Amino acid sequence: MAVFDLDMIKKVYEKYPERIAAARKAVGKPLTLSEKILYAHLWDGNAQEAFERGKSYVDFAPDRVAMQDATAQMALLQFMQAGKKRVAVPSTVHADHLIQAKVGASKDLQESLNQNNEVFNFLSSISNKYGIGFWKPGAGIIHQVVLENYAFPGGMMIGTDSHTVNAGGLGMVAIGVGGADAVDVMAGMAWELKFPKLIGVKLTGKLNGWTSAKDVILKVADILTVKGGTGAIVEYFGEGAINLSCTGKGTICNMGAEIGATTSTFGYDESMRRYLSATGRQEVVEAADAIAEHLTGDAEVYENPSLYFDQLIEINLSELEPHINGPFTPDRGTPVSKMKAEAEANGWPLKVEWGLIGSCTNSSYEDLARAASIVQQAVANGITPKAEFGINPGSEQVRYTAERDGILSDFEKMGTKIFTNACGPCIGQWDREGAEKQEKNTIVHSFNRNFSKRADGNPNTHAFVTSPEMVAALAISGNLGFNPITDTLTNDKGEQVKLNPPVGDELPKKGFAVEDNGYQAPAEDGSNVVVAVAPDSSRLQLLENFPAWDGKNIENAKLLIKAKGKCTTDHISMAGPWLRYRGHLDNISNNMLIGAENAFNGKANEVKNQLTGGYGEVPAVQRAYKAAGVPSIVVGDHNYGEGSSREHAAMEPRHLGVRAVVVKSFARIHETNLKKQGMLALTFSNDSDYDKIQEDDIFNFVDLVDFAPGKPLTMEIVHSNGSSESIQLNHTYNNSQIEWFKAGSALNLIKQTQN
Ligand code: MIC
Ligand code: SF4
Repeated sequence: MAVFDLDMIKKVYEKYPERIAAARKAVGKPLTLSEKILYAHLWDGNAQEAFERGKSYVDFAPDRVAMQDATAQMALLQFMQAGKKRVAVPSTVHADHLIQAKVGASKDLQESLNQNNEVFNFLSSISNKYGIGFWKPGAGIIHQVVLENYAFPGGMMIGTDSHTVNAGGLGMVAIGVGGADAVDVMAGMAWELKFPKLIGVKLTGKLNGWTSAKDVILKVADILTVKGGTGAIVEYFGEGAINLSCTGKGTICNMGAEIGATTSTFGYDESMRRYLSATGRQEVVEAADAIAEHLTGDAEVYENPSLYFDQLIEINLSELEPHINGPFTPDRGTPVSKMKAEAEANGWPLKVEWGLIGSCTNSSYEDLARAASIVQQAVANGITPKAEFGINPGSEQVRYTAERDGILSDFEKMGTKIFTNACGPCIGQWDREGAEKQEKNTIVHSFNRNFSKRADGNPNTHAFVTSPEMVAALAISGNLGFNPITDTLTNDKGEQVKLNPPVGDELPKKGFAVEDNGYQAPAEDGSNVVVAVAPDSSRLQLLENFPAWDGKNIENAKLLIKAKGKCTTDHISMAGPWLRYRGHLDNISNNMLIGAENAFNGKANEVKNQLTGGYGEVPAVQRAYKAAGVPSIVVGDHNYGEGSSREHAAMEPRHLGVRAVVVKSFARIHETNLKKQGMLALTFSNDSDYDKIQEDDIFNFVDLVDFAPGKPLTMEIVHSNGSSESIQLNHTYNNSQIEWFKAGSALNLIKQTQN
């Protein structure tokens, strides 16, 4: 098969030497890899000035766009309105999130085709029309497919999924965004990003024994926490980085989303050459080799990193211990040797019920091969696994090759369910038997996220994130406290067996193979392709414009909810069963904030209706405010909107009439999504002002008419006893973002300029 978009890649590389020379001049000191890629992709061409990290808003020209089915629907519904004939940069859609895991691939896939036919047809025809490559259901998970086919060293891409960052494993700057951002780039416009700060991670030594690439990011997550990477690119370097496989690098970059990082990346090296060549892209290797010096950070930077990065972390891979992170948050790291004590102290169930391997994070050939080597030992030694096993291969290419090489049959001997090449349980698309009983239980998986209810909808499932090989060992032992480095297992003869550390080929010895990779190329000329959306559909709904700002201050707003503690996009717009409404804004709005904890009663989905004094479900109460023409606000804690890129979390409150979201701090993608949809995204200038907000307060935004960059807004809080106080709210809107607010949304503005 020909390499996708080779001409585009060559063009990017042609510009590199000149762009880097200009960047060097502007910055005036040696450059990190991240800076090289960013400066090589400036919308305005060669750099004229050095940008201020964490401050300057900069326009970029990404090379490509990727979208997955659950977010592509909304992205493309918006793109349809932008009035373009064809996408301006190479773009792809991947059908992966909507496929449920239940009994195994063949039945599950057919079931999903039956259920989601309308949406898949919509995505396939709209892709066909606008020149977008479509990867059909079963082709694989977006990020694995992108790594195998599209990612290239030194490239820049955006994708409507927070784990787009996975492509950093092939030396890209790949960034997760909301659909409205994707629309900008597909419509041929500049894409704006605040110039990121840079965190350097120096890796020394070499992984050995039971440690894997996953442990590097589990450790980093433990150090930086879920918000430690906010607004920053994490750049990995050092001899330890070179010792990692390319897909291992992908794993590390992938989970950078869990620390809030804008993205993560690695310099071009031998592992990338091997991977590109094994995946049929020798021509990319040749093109990259010609400018190899520009595809990694300058030697001075890596020799003296503290002079060039805003923050520096060092990890010695030789000393790293396997980690298990969780439950309920991916940054709670516990080294495997301490897990037993930690679980006992916290009352986490020690019995492991399920081991799940896969997701975009860990579903490469190497991951499956290493996990299989553990399973083989169990089979050979007569050890019966105590937990159930499920696998989601990352792509049809990985699955086909793993099957050919006998890797999957090792798992099948142990009764493993091989689910579709898709997200499956990772996104709550898991029909887990008995989950509705809500029993307290433990599962271990190689995914990246383990927020409450995420995999099976059961709030009492304690999900732990670890490497695929550790998942295999823990599931076989059935015991969360099992440490394969020191402990033994009892086989069917009553003997004690110690597992050997995992081994597995980084790349298949016989090369990758696949019969049908599931790709559908778009029509050369799509102008006659009709994209049908049935007016009575419950799954798809054409978008209507959000109203423009009326130019007035907001007065007499009510509090919809004051959310307490962790409020991720899963809390704001839950996935799982709700994924079916991702293309229907009004229907999906019925899940708005139903997972958030109401600070006043500690309950989810029960808030006071200020019009009646009674309590109701969040979406219903908000619909009542909307019907009565009463404005409302949402109040939240730190890192509000952490997690997914789904813009539904911003569009739902906008659609239902919430005017402002006021929090202690935002996660990057969510903040941008709110701005793009014409919402006010504001932060308390004093965190403690959060405590001033009472359930039946009334809010007045007294100086919104003077909304300007860098100028805080004032919110007057009128308490029910008649007293009032004013607090300052900060914001990060620049001039053009204020225009989005005024127009009602960024899309409204695009439409205005079309006419
Ligand atoms: C996720 O991992 O949470 C998802 C599902 O892939 C999301 C995208 C979505 O909500 O559709 C993400 O990470 O952006
Ligand atoms: Fe899919 Fe999970 Fe990866 Fe999100 S994190 S893209 S749901 S596999």
